[in-house]
Amino acid sequence: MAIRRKDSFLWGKAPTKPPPGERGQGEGMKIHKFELLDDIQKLRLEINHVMPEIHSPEPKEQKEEMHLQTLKAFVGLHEFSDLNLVQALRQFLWSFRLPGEAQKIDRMMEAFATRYCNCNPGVFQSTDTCYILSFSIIMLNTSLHNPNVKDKPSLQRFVAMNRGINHGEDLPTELLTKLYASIRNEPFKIPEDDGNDLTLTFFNPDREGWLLKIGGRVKTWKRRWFILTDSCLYYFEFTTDKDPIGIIPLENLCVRKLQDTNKPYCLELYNPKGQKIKACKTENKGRVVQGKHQSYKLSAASAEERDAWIEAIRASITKDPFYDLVSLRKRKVITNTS
Ligand code: 4IP
Repeated sequence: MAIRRKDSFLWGKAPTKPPPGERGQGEGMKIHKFELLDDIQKLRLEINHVMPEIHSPEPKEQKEEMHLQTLKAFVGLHEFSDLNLVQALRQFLWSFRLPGEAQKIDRMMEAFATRYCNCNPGVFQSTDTCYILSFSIIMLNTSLHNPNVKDKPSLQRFVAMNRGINHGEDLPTELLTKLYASIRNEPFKIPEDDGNDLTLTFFNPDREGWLLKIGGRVKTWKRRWFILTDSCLYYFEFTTDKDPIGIIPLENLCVRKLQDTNKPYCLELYNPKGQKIKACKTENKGRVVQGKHQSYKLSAASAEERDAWIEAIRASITKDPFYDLVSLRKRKVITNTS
């Protein structure tokens, strides 16, 4: 009886017992038997349907594992032996359309790095090194070939960016020089079907221009040339200066408009937890010290400029999901060895 009720509920069917006296008892039994057989058949189908789930208590994990195996098999189809990292990346990035989600890109790049290291043992100390350098190369590609990026990194800066990533050691300069030249001479070609170009997906909207900045302790306003790139704000005395006076990493910071009685069109960079901002600056004598700002107050030349800075800084803080992925690994390979 319990089975019938369940079945009727499951299949949306009312019990159909013949009214007494309308049919003979034998006929009634027969109908009842057919109904029961029918119910049994339906239950059997239902059980067959749910059986796989009963036998695999974690179907989600299994599905994920299957996806990883598929990814591994796909990456395994690539032959990277004796290719340098740029050549391998060219081949790899051309072979599919990279998804937009950071987590998926992370997986693809992880699989790529593993495959590259398997094909070329001894080039890097670990997959992490290969992974970090791959991201660094993709960033370089963006900086060198995206017309929105005004501050083109030199070979020296590229080498400096990758210091210590081979488990505390530097990669050979000849290798980095070769990779840099390859990207400079020819950008990556990426299949696009919706204009969602990797070079634009990856990195921050950059901005540069003059702003006034007030000192941390001594409250003097100074005109400084600001460059927003790689989730950092750099400021210089002159546009042509190679070394910035100060660097403000934007991680964990917020930006807002500010009314100031002395200067118009102000914006403020602040730590929402109320802590002092972690930044560094170079003193007159060339010594690098920590910044002393509780918040950075800046003044733009117009309301439009102030708003454009706020927008660009916000986008830079929130839109770079790769920053965390890469810096996490960088920290890992550098601290593991030091
Ligand atoms: C300085 O004032 C400048 O405003 C500095 O800006 C500023 O450092 C100093 O802040 C402030 O004392 P004087 O030049 O009048 O001495 P800049 O380095 O751009 O020249 P920040 O940290 O803003 O760069 P404190 O906190 O170091 O005093």
